[in-house]
Amino acid sequence: MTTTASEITYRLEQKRRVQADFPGPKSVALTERRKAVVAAGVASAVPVYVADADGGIIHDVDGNAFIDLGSGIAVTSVGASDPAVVGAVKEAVEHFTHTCFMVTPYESYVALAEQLNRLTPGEHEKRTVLFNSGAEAVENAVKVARLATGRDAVVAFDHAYHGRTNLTMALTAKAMPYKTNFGPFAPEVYRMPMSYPYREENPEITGAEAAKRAITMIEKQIGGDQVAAIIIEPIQGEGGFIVPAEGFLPALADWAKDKGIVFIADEVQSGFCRTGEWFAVNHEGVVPDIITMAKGIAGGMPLSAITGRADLLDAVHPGGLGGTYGGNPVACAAALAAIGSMQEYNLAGRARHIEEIAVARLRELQGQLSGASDVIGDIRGRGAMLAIELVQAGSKEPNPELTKAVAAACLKEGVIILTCGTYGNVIRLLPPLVITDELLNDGLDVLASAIKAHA
Ligand code: PLZ
Repeated sequence: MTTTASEITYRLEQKRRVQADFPGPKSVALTERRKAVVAAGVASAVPVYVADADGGIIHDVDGNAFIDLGSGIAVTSVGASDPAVVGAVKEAVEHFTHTCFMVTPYESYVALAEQLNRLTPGEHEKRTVLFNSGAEAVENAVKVARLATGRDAVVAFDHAYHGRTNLTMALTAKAMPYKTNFGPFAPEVYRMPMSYPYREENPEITGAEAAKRAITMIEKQIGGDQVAAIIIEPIQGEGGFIVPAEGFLPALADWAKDKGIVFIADEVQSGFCRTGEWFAVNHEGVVPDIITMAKGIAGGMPLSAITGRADLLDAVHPGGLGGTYGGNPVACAAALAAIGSMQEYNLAGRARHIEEIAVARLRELQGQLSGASDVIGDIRGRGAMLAIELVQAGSKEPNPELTKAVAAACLKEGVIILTCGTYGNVIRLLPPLVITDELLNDGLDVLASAIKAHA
């Protein structure tokens, strides 16, 4: 069943509108002010400043209206000002902004833990801890796994992204811009080959065989009984929206179980209806020991979580987990409301609907490009987490220049498109799940024209 976006009401007109002088004078002035005070290390993909956002539209300070195909990197799945989230935040903030759950606890934290224990895969007894960012959730999942197993080694994969803190940088596979000159990095992190169907040397390799390849390396290089945790994004995000071959995740998870290794699914980007299921692991029936969540969880408020097997989480001594702001009451209220909207509007179904529309359009485009303009190497993803990998025509050579040019051309036309990928050659589509079909199609028209013009 698919909810039509017409059941959702919007505050802002869902229509693209860009003026010729782009970026406008107010954004240009803000960029100047910013240069004098904000560290150069923080870069923004888009040179305009936001005034308002709702549904699939972002307004800038100069009166331009952009189609949002990025959701602030997969965060605003329910929109950037979902009435339920806004109402819940207002209600919560009028009572208390903070007390610290470790000092004087409150109900919304407990209610959210109940929800997450219910929504995450598996019928087993679970426990939840709340934090602020995706990286913090990953750090804590690894802490728990090490304590519970008494082992040190952590296995991560090629093309992985897990954050910008010291341990999560170590887990992340890409040097520039995330790691270069920021070391030394946390020890006892081992990197294994990922299943990346488009770029396998042997295109026939199955998911189970790719898992075996990684498992053999783990056994040779580390020893299964030394490994505390295997952490993996079920669909890799920053690395290029890489969907492993079918069977890869189940084979890894089964082997981990056999060896007493904690299997951590990092669903920070892929979780909360984004891929057409509550979690990406659901597509293959994989039940992780611990799952990390953030981004889409709270409708834009900063909140993250780990949910996992009760025996693992409860192995930690009282006081061993926490943080001043973890599970902030305003963020918890937002998360409960965002989850409510996902259920009310069947946003998992909407994500599948978005996939149907977008994949058909992208395949059509791929069919129209031939010879020297045949630049779409791969179309992949699930739900509203979709990507195209751009290559040099006639080869699989990554084409990051074209990728940049296409994203820039879309922006000029009023469509915000993010790129990603180890080779910087992947266009990713992450629209808010509440985007209207009209807006989505308009955005895809612009994308298709940009690719045709630049290919
Ligand atoms: N795990 C799978 O995708 C965040 C980061 C963008 P934080 N991805 C977007 C950037 O350049 O910083 C992410 C993720 C996965 C962990 C994280 C980290 O989440 O909330 O950014 O810490």
